[in-house]
Amino acid sequence: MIINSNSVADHNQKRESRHRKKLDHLSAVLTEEGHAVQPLLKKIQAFQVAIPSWALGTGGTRFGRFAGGGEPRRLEEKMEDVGLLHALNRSSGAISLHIPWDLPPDPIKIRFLANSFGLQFDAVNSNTFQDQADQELSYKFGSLAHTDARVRQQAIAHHAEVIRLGVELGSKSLTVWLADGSCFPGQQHFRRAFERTLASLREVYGCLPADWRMFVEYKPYEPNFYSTVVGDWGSSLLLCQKLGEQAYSLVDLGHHLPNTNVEQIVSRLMMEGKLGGFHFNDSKYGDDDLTVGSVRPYQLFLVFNELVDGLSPDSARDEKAKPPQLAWMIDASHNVKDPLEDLLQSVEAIKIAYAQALLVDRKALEAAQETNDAARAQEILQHAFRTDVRPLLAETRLRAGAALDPLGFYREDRVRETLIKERGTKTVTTGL
Ligand code: AFD
Ligand code: MN
Ligand code: MN
Repeated sequence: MIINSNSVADHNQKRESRHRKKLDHLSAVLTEEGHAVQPLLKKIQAFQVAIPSWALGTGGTRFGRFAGGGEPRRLEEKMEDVGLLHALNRSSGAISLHIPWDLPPDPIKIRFLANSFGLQFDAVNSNTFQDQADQELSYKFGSLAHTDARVRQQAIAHHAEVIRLGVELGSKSLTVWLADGSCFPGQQHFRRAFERTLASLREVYGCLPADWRMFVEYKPYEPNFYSTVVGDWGSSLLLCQKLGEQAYSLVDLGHHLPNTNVEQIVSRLMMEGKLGGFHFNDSKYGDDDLTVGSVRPYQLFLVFNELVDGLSPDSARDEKAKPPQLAWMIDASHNVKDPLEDLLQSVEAIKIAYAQALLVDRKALEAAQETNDAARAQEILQHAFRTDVRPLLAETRLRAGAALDPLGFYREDRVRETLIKERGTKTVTTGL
């Protein structure tokens, strides 16, 4: 289905005067505090978040999956769904594919379709954590780190194929997440597993076109429960430093042990010029893949506080810290919400955190830090965090022809009901 722009205009018209009041008030306050509102709006509007193809269907746990209706049955429908999101918020202009879940039947046609929705192809993702029906050798005991060179070769060849497809689609990066590791002490030799992974990744790296980047994602556990070869940011950074300048670490917010100071990791990786991008999600316990900002919005804000600090030109104190072009993506999918509603909420939460971080008085914060004034530093951060920036986001949507209230529109316009009519109640998405 295609969102009718007249319906969006009606929706906006009904809400516009209320929106104006809120925006006028906020603009006056921000101006008084020394912020230039128009440049802020520009930055917020420019911020685009990629949608992973696997988040468009209901996710599941190992105990079950409770699919809703009208889920996309093939790649074209997944793109249609991202197109819907983008029409509603004008902030989701990219899709990230997972191969082979999203094997494009005809890359030229798919590219054309993406164009018609105003979408770009973000990073392509490889999959060596599952065995496919036509696959010769098993990944049960790993892929790029496997003890058997033939399995490693098979996994390398898969990555080369993913890059080849990505090139055809116009993608510019590859995200590698490996499930390799061990479930029991003694099962795997730590150093040899790491060295094999590095050697395999070097071959994959060799297949990258010159204008591509490789993102190495880390995760501490699951599906392996004792050790993971690329288990933490240290291992990811080490690999990326050894691989070369096209390799970057990718931070998935859910891939940390409880209470890890993720914002400090973000700062360290930026300091080394090795932060490549994000997989946003939220969690209470582990890799829960919950809606971004639903559990710990303050942590999300603190992450963005580091990002904005690191990305600002005056914080680039040396060549290495030059702001990189970061890849922003959601990586969430779970059981209970309509996936499209979840994604609308996630994009909104990310942009709220970003906008709040833009409001932090960095000079005052630096002064507080240099004088060890912890109370003042907290006041500065929380003043920004507690500012209701939603009217700014709404204004950027209004200007871009998107909906003032995307989720409200989605429900009023009965988008899910239409998708169910078009696709049926019992649809199964390819993926996990
Ligand atoms: C994993 C990782 C990785 C992977 C995805 C597969 O976050 O991004 O592609 O889930 O569903 O936990
Ligand atoms: Mn991820
Ligand atoms: Mn994950």
